[in-house]
Amino acid sequence: MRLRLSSLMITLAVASLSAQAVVTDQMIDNDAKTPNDVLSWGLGSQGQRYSPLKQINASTIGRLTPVWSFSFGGEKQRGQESQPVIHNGKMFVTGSYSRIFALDTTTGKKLWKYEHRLPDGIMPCCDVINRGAALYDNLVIFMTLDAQIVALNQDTGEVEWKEKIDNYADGYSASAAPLIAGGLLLTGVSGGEFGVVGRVEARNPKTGAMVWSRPTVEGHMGYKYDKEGNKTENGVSGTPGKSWPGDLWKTGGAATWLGGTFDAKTGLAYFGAGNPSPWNSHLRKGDNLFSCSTIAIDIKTGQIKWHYQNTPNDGWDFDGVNEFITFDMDGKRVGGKADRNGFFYVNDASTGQLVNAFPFVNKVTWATGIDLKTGRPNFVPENRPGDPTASADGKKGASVFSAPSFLGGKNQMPMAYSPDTKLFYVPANEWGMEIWNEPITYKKGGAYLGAGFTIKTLNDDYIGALRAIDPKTGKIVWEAKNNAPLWGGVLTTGGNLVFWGTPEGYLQAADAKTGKIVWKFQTGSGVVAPPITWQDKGEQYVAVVSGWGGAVPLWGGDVAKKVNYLEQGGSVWVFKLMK
Ligand SMILES: [Ca+2]
Ligand SMILES: [Ca+2]
Repeated sequence: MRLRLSSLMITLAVASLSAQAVVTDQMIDNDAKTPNDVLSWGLGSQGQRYSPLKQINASTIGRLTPVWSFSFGGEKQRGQESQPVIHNGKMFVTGSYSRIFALDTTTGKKLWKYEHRLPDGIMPCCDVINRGAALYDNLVIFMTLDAQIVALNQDTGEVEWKEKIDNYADGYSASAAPLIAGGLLLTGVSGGEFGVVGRVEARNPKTGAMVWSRPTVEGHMGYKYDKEGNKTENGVSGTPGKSWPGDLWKTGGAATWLGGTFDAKTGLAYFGAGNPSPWNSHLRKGDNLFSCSTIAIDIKTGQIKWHYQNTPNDGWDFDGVNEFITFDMDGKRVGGKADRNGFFYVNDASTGQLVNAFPFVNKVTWATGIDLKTGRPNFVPENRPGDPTASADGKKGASVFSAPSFLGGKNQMPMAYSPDTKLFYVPANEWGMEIWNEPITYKKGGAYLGAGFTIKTLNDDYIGALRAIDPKTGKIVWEAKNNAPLWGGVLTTGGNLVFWGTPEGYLQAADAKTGKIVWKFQTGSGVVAPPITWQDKGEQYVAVVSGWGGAVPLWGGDVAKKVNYLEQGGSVWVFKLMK
């Protein structure tokens, strides 16, 4: 009897252990409300990047101290834009060059690493970065620079399945964190500078098998797949020939390179689409859907429920990829998006109808505003880069000075929303560019821009500004200026704090209501990644990845020169309160 009881207890203990070890759909749905783990990019699929934890707050943060740091090692440094995920005592963190590490959350001890074998000739536009992994069942899933998805066993790091998204030699790559919603693995593609065709794909996260695909360029056919992998047509995206001239839709770009968010209340996944290809807008008269848009997809059907185009007929590389974060405003479910084009948008989350739009940077040259009735921008035609065919030799169109620069009022670094303060915390940048158009023809696997540019500073003392923004009034409640451009993401907490990193190497925290900086720590290299927080055995932890790089040093023109003193790195830092 005694023996039977103890074996029963062992069985129960094993059962509860394995129940804890496996990530379920319900756990992912509840991620934002369960501070003991971080299962998704965005601390919940809505992407609010808000944690209710408040052990670390303005009065205790003086005791916030490093617990451990882990180096990604090797000579493979470059930009580290990754957000770690936390589950079952393990941290899963991706690094540059398609690497992923599993670490013990309390000690930092390495449990395993996986280095994806990258072929020569990969074509990432904007550094060899990765933004993070997704967790499902016993798997940790991430995407690679040669456009593959890899699912590894969380305990061993063994490859459980691997699927190719598309041909890297044609310009496809992948660097976003996958999104899990409704039992589906939802991913996008990178490659908008190479004339790829943007799309969102849904797969079975346990096997990698395709469920549906939805192109984000108008005119392309969507598909759904049965259990045997046979595909059937699932309707064309939009209306063929409506917003693109000639055959340009075939290489139309609109890459979904930052991934998406999901709201269980609407059943919709929100993916942003990047620039239309090529950059030279005179070659493609029309709106060029669904480039530079927020696209809401019904995950059950793989159909576009609504779209809202932030920059019709984009001529400035204002990729509309930025995260659409749903929240409640005036009793309505809406979503906020700080677009690369310098405007902040609030749209109805169910219908896409524009609710509010206002600039969140000081200088915007391409439009005077957004018409709330029509939802369309009021363009300034003379500030569109000119048509090369109108020039004397046909080789270079009129150059214009444009703000924001194509690196954006905001770029890949995700903002945060606090349901406590009802404010968005937006990592913004003030900069401009000289931009001109050139003739271009499509060549598979070649850069497909038809434009030249130089990034310029606008102010001597700062480029970056962390801004607390009221989505209802458009008012900037406070800002914290930063000398270098901000390129990391933001975290906000129930402890009335906002955390963000700087290229100068600091992870810092401010009072969420006033913007007063209450803590900072030098991580040893530039921070271009979003911080996270979680709780373990009653203690609140904060973590951030450090490692300068990304698009700014590669494409930043005068700004790249200004910040060329910054050193590369590759590490993750973890903090908690010293007793
Ligand atoms: Ca959680
Ligand atoms: Ca782009």
